[in-house]
Parts: sequence; structure tokens; C-alpha cells
Amino acid sequence: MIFVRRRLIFRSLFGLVVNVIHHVNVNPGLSSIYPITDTGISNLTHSEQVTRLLAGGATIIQLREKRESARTFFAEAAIAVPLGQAAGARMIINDRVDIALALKADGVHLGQTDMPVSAARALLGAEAIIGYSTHNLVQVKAALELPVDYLAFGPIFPTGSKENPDPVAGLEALGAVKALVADIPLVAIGGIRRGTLEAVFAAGADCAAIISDIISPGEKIAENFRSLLAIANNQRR
Ligand code: TZP
Ligand code: MG
Repeated sequence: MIFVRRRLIFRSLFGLVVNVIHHVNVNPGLSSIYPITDTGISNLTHSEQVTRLLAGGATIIQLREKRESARTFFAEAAIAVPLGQAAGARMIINDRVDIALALKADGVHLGQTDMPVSAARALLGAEAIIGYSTHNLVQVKAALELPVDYLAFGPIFPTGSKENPDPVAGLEALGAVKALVADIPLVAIGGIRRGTLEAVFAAGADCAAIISDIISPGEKIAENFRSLLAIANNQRR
């Protein structure tokens, strides 16, 4: 009896230490299509885009704001985050760990020049979803050491939605990334459209993150999302 108890204590202590040293991935709840908002491309506020994405069946949404001030983004996200969460969607904030923390968002999406992932993890805690953008194999290998819940890789195709995008990585590189990442969910991004979804999943993506083919035109957001999700789920079956 004493031995069993000692073994249990040892095991739970060991588990604790392992968890602290190695982040245990949070299931990011990615669906096969991951929509990202953009007010310039959609001509709609973030919350209007969220309303339409929810109507189309989105279960995870990233709010991305590259032009407005932190104060304006905060005010917008303060409406959009609870709106999405009330409908059961996971709400991810691009770049701004402070805004995610203040609004109790479900997580953040960070890039190569944002706050380091480990610092964001320390601020947001083990339960937060942290996604991380990579653009080449060197960055992917480095990212494997970080406490991330999913890895984004791209741009897979040319994109007009990002200022100064990294060089197009292509489908072949996506396949090479898949071979490296093992069980970390892999999100393909950049220029993905309904006609290229099949190739993206065939190359190994678990999920496609999309801006323009979903949120443009703004009036068709729900319809666009619904049809892309149907195509993706059909292809991945
Ligand atoms: N990161 C790499 S490409 C990209 C981002 C944020 C833009 C993706 O937008 P689109 O319209 O789906 O090409
Ligand atoms: Mg960023």
C-alpha cells in the first residue's frame, strides 16, 4: 500500500515537472478552415465579420488588425471576442498578447517578430492557445522547441492580404514541414482559395487559414465560409 502510494506520488511529481519543462499542447480546436478577419478587405468591422462567420458555422476565428491603433483594435475586439465566445467559438487575437489577456480571448497568433512565444505562454498560461507563423524550414525546426499549440506555414501561394509577405513557400515545402512537425497541428496559409484546398490538404495541412477567399466580398462571408468548410471536410474524409 505504502509502495503504491509512493509510486503515485512519484508519478504525479514527475508529471508536474515534465509539464513545466515541456508544454503539453492544448487542443486548439482547429476546424479544417480557419478564418481571419480584415476590415480593409471586407469593408466590415471585426464584430460584423464575426457575426457573419458564426452564421456560416465558424468555430475558431482570428482577429487580425494591422492598420488601426491598439486602442481602436481593443475597442473592436472587446465586442468581437465575447460575441464569438458566446456562440462557442474560440477567439484568437493576432499579434497583441496584451489585448488577448485583457479580453480573456482564447489565445494569440504570433509571428517571427512578435513577442517571443515563451514569454506569451508565461503571461497567458498553459490553457491559452498559441499559434505561431513560420515561413521556412529553419523557422519550423526552431518552432518545434517552443510551447505552441499549432504551427502556421506559408505563404503557400502568392497573397495580396499581407504587406511585405515572405517568399512563396509552395506545396512541396508544406509537405516537408508536415514530415517535421509530427503531431503539432499544421495550418497552411497564404493565397489559399477553394480551387487549391484539395492540394493543400493533400500536401499535409490539417487546416487552411484564409482571409480573402472567405471575407471578400463582405456580404458573402457566411456563404463563403460554409462552402469552403463543406469542400474541405469532404476532401479530408
Ligand atoms: N500570413 C501569411 S500569408 C497571410 C498571412 C496573414 C495572408 C493570408 O491571406 P489570404 O487572403 O488568404 O492570402
Ligand atoms: Mg504578427
